[in-house]
Amino acid sequence: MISRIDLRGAAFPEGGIDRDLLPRAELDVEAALEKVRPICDDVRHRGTAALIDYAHRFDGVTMERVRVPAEALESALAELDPAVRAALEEAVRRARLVHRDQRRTDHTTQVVPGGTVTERWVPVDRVGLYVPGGRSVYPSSVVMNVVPAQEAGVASMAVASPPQAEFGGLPHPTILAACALLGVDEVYAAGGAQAVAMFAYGTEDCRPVSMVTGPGNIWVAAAKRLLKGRIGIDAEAGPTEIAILADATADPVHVAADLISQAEHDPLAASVLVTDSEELAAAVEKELETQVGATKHVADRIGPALAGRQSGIVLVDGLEQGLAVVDAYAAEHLEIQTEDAAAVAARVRNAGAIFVGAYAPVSLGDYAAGSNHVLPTGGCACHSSGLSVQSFLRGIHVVDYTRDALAEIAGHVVTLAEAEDLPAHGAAVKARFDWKVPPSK
Ligand code: HSO
Ligand code: ZN
Repeated sequence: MISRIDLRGAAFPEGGIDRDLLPRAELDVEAALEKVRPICDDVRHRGTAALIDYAHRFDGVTMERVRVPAEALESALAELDPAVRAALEEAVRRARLVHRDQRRTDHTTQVVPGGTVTERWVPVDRVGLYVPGGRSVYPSSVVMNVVPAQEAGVASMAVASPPQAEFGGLPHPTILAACALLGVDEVYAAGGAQAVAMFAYGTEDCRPVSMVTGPGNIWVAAAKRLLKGRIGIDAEAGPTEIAILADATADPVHVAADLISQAEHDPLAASVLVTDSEELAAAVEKELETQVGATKHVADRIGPALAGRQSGIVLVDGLEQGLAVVDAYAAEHLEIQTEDAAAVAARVRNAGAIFVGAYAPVSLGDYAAGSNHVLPTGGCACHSSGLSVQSFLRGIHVVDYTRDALAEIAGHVVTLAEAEDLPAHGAAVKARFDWKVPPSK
């Protein structure tokens, strides 16, 4: 069911191992760009009318308005299963604790007497948060997007989620309930590339936003890539991934259950075990056979995800090679199930989030650890972070120099300007000193 990649005895070069040796799904966002371009242009020009047409074409929904009425949000919350509500409330409470601690304070550096640079953290004014629908109805993703934006101090936010035919053209009721629970009252029944275009360009109903975050399918990813620049985006979210670095001390029952848990999202989801233990590999293979049979989404998602070329059991010679493999892979989620897991985790350089030891499964982080589950996929963890308060903040440098402080550095500024053949830059300084560069003190 799951393939093996045997890297035992392979050379591990100094600069890291070749990423092509490792299993990974290929997602051709570039090809999708040409398909989403006309859709985005259409929303730009025809606004709400275009969104209504696309809801009909892509979601099979006939609707008259895109903005979700306040009563629909209120009734969704009133009808939410109390157990789900209690679980969501606790997830929100924990996420707030963690994200509140991520707030930044302004910091002033005294560069010279009379010369300061302050880094001032300012939240983005207005953001659009995309919450997928269809196969994936994740109220937890509402929490993971809204909480960091709120804790960052974003003043205005809107949520978009695809219209669902079975709910009268509204987004899924648990999505609406989660929005209402978090106090988000601006929600749109819009999905796919057209929702991202609505946020970027604005429509009669929806004011344009400065930034769009949240996971989505390939069309959402393509629209984000296309409109990036006009809007800020978080990391493009591809199919979910779990990598587990485990040694002979790991429990194969846990390892198999965790590999299956993320395969449950998508036939393209990736489940990768990296281990130096042949015994563990064999036990996990056996366990997978047993456990997969008992799961709900085996035929459409878990089976194909585990069998796909993006998943596999990678055998290595030891912990050092294991660390090299997980660093090269840069997984969205990385579990460490080894002896002295915390010390091993501390050595990892590339991962979206790290889950340490036997009692921190990825599912905990998906819902209620307090951490965020919107994380970089597809190897992007080697350069990007998951969603956080920081994602919604801009650091503005505020430069404040007195006359004396400018005079002190004026000579160097003029010299550098001339070295770059930009004499007008130097002149802007000299003009303040009657066109003479003051002698340096
Ligand atoms: N594992 C997904 C998030 C999620 N899981 C939502 C369950 N619901 C990507 O991090
Ligand atoms: Zn998940």
